[in-house]
Amino acid sequence: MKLKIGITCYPTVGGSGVIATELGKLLAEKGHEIHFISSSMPFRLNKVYSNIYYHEVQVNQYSVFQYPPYDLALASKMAEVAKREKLDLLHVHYAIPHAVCAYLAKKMTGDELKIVTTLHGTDITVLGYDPSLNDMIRFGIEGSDVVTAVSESLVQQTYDLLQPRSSIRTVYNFIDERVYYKKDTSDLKEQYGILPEEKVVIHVSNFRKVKRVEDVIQSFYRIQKKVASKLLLVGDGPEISVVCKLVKDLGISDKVLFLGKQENVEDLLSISDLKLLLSEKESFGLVLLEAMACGVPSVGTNIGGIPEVIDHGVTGYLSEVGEVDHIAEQAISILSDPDLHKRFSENSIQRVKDRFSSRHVVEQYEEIYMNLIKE
Ligand code: GMT
Repeated sequence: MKLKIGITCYPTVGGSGVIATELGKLLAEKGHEIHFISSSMPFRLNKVYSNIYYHEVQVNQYSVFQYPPYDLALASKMAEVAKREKLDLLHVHYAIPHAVCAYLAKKMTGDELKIVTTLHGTDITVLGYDPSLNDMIRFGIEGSDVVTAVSESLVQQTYDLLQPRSSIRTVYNFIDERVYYKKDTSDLKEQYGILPEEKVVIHVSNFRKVKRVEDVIQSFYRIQKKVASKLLLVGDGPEISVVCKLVKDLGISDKVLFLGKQENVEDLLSISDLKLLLSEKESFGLVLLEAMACGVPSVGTNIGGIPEVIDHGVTGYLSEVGEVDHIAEQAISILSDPDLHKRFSENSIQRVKDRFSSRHVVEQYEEIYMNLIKE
């Protein structure tokens, strides 16, 4: 049975936008009709698909409104598209505001429209701690027909924090295996001026405070004293200037490459030997999965969903938040032992295949949709 599915996400760079867009693309490849409804074109939607449509939410700025009413514009666009295109369901990513907007659209279209909401983390781990938003997030969750979260840890945290009456099911994130695999990009290493014998450590994030990029720098400072290496910093965000200053103060400017936002991260991962993700909050850590698929072992913090992605002692290591000496020790042990590195690298690729394959995850979402439609 082919379904007509509306998808709403934050379309800008970010794991949730990536997952929503890749899911839409894979569902379209399986013959479903996909309607993206968002404020701008999701950034990964970079080619024409015959059964993918994009509906832009326009927010008019009338002088009576102090703030442009984006949420209401989104809800009415969802209702308009659902009615006109006879959508079976809306799959929204983030409870706030998307699940609440979807609920409004459902009510506007006669209550038939089904809502699937996927929680990605920031809505719970950040907004969930704001008492003024708690009831609204719970309302969005309870107003959805099915709620999923991207890790067991996020499911538990949502129950603990908000006590919703709905049950929440874990559906892990995935990567497109056709994009993320180890490529031969050794010339890239040369182009960046990295010597063949130098190891490459990589960090990819949006440089928000929760990512603790300063810990990445402090860890790398210790690593480069023992192992000839370079650090690639990929991404941009509010903490970038603090990080730049720390790199300068530690005297390692010649060893740290600030690459800013990059489109083809898989090419950079293919020249990398180790991935660091040292966040204090992370419901999943999609960037870890991308690294693992390219055969890059990781050291990550023992918080949120990270322990569900990194298999400690098998694909990399876990360390407590802020323990930069221990993190550096673990990194050095991986970088200086070729056998251990090879084993972690092969295990990482295997773990992605076993637990996070796109085929398996897309089938789980399809099963959720089908069961809902049958109700
Ligand atoms: O981490 C961010 O700042 C971005 C945020 C997003 O909306 O993409 O990431 C969240 O969703 C990703 C996809 O499910 C997860 O991989 C990230 O762990 C999660 N971030 C947090 O929980 C802080």
